[in-house]
Amino acid sequence: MAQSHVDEYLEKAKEWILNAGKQIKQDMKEPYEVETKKDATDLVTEIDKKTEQYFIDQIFSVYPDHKVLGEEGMGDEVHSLDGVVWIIDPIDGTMNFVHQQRFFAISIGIYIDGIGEIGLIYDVMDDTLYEAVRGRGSYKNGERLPNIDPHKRLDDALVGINNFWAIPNRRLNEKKIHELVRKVKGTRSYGSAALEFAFIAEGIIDAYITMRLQPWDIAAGKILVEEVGGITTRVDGSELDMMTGNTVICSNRSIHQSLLTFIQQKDNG
Ligand code: 2AM
Ligand code: CA
Ligand code: CA
Ligand code: CA
Repeated sequence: MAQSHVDEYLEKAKEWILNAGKQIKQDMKEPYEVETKKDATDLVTEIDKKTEQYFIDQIFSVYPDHKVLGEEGMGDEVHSLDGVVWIIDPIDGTMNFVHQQRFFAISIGIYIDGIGEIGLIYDVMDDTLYEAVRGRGSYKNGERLPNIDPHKRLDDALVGINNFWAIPNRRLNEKKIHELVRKVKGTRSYGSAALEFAFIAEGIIDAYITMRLQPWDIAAGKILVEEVGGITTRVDGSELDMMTGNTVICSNRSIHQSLLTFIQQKDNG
């Protein structure tokens, strides 16, 4: 992929993500509709949909041959990652958006023939833009982020974990989760997967583990973390698939290995 194309996509994506953030800030001052999706904890607002539609309109007006995979399904039915695919979460952390009016982000990953080239995560209320281009490092508000500490160990780690600790799942039983919580230095739960990735890239948390994320939750974050020396896989160590749901472990390589080993071990007792 010619560098000039990447630069151009990056410029456009930045312009649109900042515009979208501005619009969200304005729209959220007025009453807006909130609906539930799968269950009462799974929210979507008219602002999520409007924002996704904004990106789709912008992208197709300039790049009619690109594809858009968005959480609210207003883009294409994407069946392959061939060509240029924009993977977009218009509001990541909708529960935070509705209940806290902060701690939500817009996430855009641009994949070209299946390879993550550009990742943008915009913390709207904090007005903080995280950006990464494959091979060129990660940046926070224009400042290069240093590589994350490769020697940090699991017992010294702040680990982002979500509500899977209370929800039965096949991979981690309750005992195992208790064991993990005792093993690490501390746990955090921010309510926005995109921000958890951004915080790992920034080095303010050290790992993130969760049992169900969709491509738009991880597309940008994976690139941001890779560009500072981290790694993101499924909890069995396999590659993430940007076409489907994934379990996720993200951290430096040493903690990643510890978490894989920990998950594979039978629980102690
Ligand atoms: P969302 O706000 O875009 O839906 C909350 O812990 C994080 O998990 C958020 O990033 C949220 O994204 C995501 N999330 C919430 N409910 C989810 C669900 N049912 N399936 C997948 N991801 C979900
Ligand atoms: Ca959602
Ligand atoms: Ca999301
Ligand atoms: Ca969302």
